[in-house]
Amino acid sequence: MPHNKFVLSNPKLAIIKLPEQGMKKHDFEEDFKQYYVHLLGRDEHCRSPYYANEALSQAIRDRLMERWKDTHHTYRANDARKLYYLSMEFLMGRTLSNAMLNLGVTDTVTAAMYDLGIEIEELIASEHDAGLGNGGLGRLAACFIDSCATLQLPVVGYGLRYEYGMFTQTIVNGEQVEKPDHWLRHGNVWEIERLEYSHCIKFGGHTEMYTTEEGELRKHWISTSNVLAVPFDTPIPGYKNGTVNSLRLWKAVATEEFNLDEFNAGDYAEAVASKITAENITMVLYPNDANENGKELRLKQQYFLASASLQDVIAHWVDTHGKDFKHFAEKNCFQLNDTHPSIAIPELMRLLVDEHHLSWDDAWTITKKTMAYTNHTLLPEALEKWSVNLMRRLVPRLMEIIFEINAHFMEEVSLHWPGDTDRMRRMSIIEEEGEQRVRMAYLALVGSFSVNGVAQLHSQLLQQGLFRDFYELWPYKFNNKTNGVTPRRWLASCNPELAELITETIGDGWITDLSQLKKLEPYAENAKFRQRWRVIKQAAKQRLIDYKKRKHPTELHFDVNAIFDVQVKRIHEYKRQVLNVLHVIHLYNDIKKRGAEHHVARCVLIGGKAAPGYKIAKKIIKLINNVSHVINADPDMANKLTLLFLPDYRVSAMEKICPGADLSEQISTAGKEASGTGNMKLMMNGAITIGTLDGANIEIREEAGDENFFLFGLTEQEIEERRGHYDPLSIIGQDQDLKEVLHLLESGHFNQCEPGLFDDVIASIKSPHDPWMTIADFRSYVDAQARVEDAYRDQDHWTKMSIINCANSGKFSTDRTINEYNQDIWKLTPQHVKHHTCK
Ligand code: 26W
Repeated sequence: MPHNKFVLSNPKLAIIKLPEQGMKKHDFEEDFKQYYVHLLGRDEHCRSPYYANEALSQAIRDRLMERWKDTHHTYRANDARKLYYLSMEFLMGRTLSNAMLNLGVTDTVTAAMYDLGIEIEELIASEHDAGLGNGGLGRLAACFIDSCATLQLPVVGYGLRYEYGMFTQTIVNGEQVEKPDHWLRHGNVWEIERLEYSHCIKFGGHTEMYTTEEGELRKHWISTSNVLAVPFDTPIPGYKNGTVNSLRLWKAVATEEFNLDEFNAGDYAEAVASKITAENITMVLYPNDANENGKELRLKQQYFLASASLQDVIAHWVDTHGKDFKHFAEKNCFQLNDTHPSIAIPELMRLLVDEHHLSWDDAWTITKKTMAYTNHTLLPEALEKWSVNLMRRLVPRLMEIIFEINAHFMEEVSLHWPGDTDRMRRMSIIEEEGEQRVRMAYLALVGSFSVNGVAQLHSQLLQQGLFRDFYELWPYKFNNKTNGVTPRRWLASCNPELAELITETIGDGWITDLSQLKKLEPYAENAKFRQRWRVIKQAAKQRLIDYKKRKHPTELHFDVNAIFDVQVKRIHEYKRQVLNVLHVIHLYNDIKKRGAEHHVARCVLIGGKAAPGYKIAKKIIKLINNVSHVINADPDMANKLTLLFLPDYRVSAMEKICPGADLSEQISTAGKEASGTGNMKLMMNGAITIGTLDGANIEIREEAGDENFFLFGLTEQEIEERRGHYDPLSIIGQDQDLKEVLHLLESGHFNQCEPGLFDDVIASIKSPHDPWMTIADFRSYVDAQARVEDAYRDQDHWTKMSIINCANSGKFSTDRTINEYNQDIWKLTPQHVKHHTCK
């Protein structure tokens, strides 16, 4: 039931009944033509695939609508317990092909379009990626909601509808140049605006005590500037099961009564200007993936998301259950995707205490029973800490509540460890050193009943390191949920040829039960099967090249027999793209000196965006491009060694890349990558990993077997032991290959017209304080790469390894991850949605 003025006085709409929508080829053709001609006003002369995409998307969306409504009604009728996934990022990518797959109409629609003379691939490719996320964390949220719908769980995703998503990366003279991503410019057929569910969000002002008529003391938050949160819903279909869940994204809109005084006083321009300030809140996604920079607008975004989503849930609660919150915690649960939405904890307290008049203790009991927190990083620079002064100014009531939460918490700590003032200082939600700041991770720990890391090693390090004190206090809160990826997008949809071979061999049960891929393992011994596997991989490699050439024309020749060696992810020092480059330079040097016959042909592909303010990461992009330029222009390297930077890495690019990868580079410093998920996509598509014992690599190796994984590098423990007496210069002195690589770099071989350009990168890896210890792992990495070459020489052997990797990737389905979240944390009951046309 809508809960504001958009309520009809005499609703008769309940009687609306529509005929069933056809699912046959003819039905799609007819609907497509209707939309193309009547809605969009296009005819046979229109050349742009964009409108064909839109017409088809409308036809598909129509089929989701009834199922969406049925799902909603089922949840409501069963009064189902629900989970709200709160995330500042949802990196959805394209929607159309995924919607067709999950509706089970891909083949029918492809045939329908073919009959109309339309190549469906072209039409799919004309859809703009929804890039509302930075990388791993945002894409994980997208994979999660796919799995939730497929597992028929009542889950709503709550996020922000950024007008501008992740920037588009172009490369100019080897350097990253960012272009704004105005993804909504041509509209978005997949979203539905629901003005009737808008909420008002407060900022600024101050708080005051007042006494109620019953004589109770209360706080209110007044003289605020208000911004309207307007929801836009996107349907999230489960795989062939009739469930359609919602992703609800909030847009900031100036309130109607906005600055009426200024209007009336004739300050027209000022009034319009402040309207823009309000609407700026959801204008742009912050493109930082690991650096907390304390920007005011970012805090506004976080509070806007938390408050709008909580108000939405509470309004629905009051609508369906009245004002009694006794059973609220039994029916509602929130999963916080990192600390970004963790201001939801004090906000829920505010709503319950100030607006719904619960006692502090009752409200705190509810809050602690409904909030669960996922940590995605151990890097200290990524931990959010908001200035107390900033919070006092922007959200004064919230700051008071945080202080009160902390006071109660400090009491608990002093009861547990009497007299241990050092521990109190360490554990306080308020950091007192320097400017007072709120440690958002500690707030999340204190206010949640569950805290999880995203891979075994990561969760273990949280308990032993970053959150040790909290683990000692509340060991039962801590758990691990190893990440996954959705096999629908990351195998069935992006690699249809391989998917077909798999289905032909073991049936199609793997699509919703990925552990069934295990049945492929015996086929690794079957020569005919291996041959087919190899042909499919070669074709995918060719398509990857074609894609690259289409996007960025080049004269280069590519050999599909070369190893396709892939590292795609955000550019960050801890991910060590530089280590990859050092190896490429080593190969180049070796081929120059000893000839090419010692090596297997290799095509090294590196892609990823750097945060615009992260100088050294941008320099690393320049380094990759310069090295690429020298190598690719050298006739001695022809057909043997190629290095390519893939510009504008994003979801739709990965859909082309992972089917064509042979070797997956997962080479972060041990202990630094929380999990990684690109590693899983590549494994699922038959790439073999070269990697450190970091994040989920450890579990990938466990599943694939040691002999099907190229391991190298120091362990997390060894890394920590080495710190303090790390001496890269002596390592260089003892390693002839490394010496020569560094000599090439330092002599300016790759920056002949740009002297000194890479000095900062070189200095950082040569420093005894290099946190990422790149030099320490060079020898072991180069040796592992030599083992890669040996393995690749035996194509039959390599193909076996490839099949075995895919066959053992079942654990890395988000269906498994989500089942674990549900069993241990959410405890939702799957809801079977009945739909008339649903099989
Ligand atoms: C405050 C700015 C900021 C923004 C985003 C800090 C940190 C982040 C994220 C934590 C970055 C991120 O995407 N982390 C990645 O999350 C993935 C999903 O769990 C993991 O697989 C990656 O290892 C982790 O780096």
